[in-house]
Amino acid sequence: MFAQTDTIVALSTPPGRGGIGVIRLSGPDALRILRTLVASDSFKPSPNVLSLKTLIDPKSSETLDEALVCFFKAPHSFTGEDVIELHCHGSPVLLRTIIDITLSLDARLAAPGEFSLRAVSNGRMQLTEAEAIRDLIDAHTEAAVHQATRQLKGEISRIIQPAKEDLLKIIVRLESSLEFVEDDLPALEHDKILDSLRGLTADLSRLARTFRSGRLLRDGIKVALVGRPNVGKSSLFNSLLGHERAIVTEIPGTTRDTLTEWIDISGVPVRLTDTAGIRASTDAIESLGVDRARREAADADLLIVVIDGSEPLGDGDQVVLSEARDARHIVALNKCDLAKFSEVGAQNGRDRNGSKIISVSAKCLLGLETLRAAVLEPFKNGNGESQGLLITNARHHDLLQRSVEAIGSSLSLLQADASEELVLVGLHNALRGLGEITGETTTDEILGRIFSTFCIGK
Ligand SMILES: Nc1nc2c(ncn2[C@@H]2O[C@H](COP(=O)(O)OP(=O)(O)O)[C@@H](O)[C@H]2O)c(=O)[nH]1
Ligand SMILES: [Mg+2]
Repeated sequence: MFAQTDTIVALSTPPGRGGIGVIRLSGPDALRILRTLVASDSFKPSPNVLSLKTLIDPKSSETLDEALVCFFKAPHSFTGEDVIELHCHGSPVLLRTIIDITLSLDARLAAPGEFSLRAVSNGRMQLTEAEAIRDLIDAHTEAAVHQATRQLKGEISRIIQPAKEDLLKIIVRLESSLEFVEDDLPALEHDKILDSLRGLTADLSRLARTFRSGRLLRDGIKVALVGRPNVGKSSLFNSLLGHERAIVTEIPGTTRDTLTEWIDISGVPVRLTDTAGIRASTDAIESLGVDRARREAADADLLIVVIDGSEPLGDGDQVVLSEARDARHIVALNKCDLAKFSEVGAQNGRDRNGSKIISVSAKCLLGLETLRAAVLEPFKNGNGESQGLLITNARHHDLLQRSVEAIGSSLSLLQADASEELVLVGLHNALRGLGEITGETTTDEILGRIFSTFCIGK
């Protein structure tokens, strides 16, 4: 397992200047390091109580800061080990100095997610809960925060735990009938087990299916605005964003770099990118911008092809439309506030590729609600669940699906009156899969990989 005999340290607040900056230490030397910092070997902090202390540089005896310090005594701490928090003033230079001093006192810098990893290893929380904290921190919308909070409260385990217990009961029953060969499974019990397995697959599949909506909440949708210069991409970007982020002018070729911002559409985080207008340009900087626009377009989940509806459809628009043909896209026919506006080439609101066309005015804020709804439409899954618990994590989804498949194969074997030994293989696999979701049966290698996606200090 990971070495836990050492004491780790990290800045737990974001880097940069602020009112306060919190340094966290966890491990057997945490209290000793605190005593050195407050220059008092006899300092006995009451657990969970903040005290105002002067922090001293042990080498020079100079005062470093006035800080609120707190001691959390093992095992009643976030990590389950002795934890110290130093609430210092939020100067990056000061915080760096204090961290360096703790390093000289034999702490070591924490790896990403190492505090959470220790919490899971020490049984302070389940893996799904640690993952929920990361998702909560990373959430881009209120709806995503809400889902992460539900997961943090242990809702996933509350669904999975009973499933695991049911599975275990069945496994025990089948193993015992294996042991006493003459004690063949009575027909009645055989049917009961079949029923339970059917129920289990239905419940777990239902949970797995929520991933289609859940992943949108967590990862969001990448949307890029593309089009020839001057059609109003930057104006539309600003209107969707609700403030003047991109420069808008009547001069074609104004936007040269890509600009990206997160917006919230009905709770779904959307990463919206404004790009340089696509055209052949002799200007070196603009050409680089056009390359970037194409790369951004290739990476997007959805393109909004912007067309100026107040002008006839030109070759420049055709180039963009044909480039977008094979990608998921919708068309925003912009400048519908102008008298010259006409719905060029639109048939029943669809273009030649069958993609939706929506008339908008970035300037007068017309049609934006319809446009927003059209952005989400291709990603909706019909039954529009947003109420219940959603699976938001690809790892959970994968394990759920594998468990469902494993139970399914055992179910078919049992129906075909195969030997208990064969039936048990799938059930054991399913049990292991479910245990991996909550962390009980997760290997160290996988744990390491999961926690490396956490931020430092978490
Ligand atoms: N009338 C009208 N003008 C618009 C609209 N959207 C953009 N424009 C104008 O079109 C010009 C180009 O806009 P801009 O957003 O820079 O286009 P981009 O090059 O595609 O990013 C500017 O003069 C805008 O004010 C609109 O909906 N209606
Ligand atoms: Mg622009």
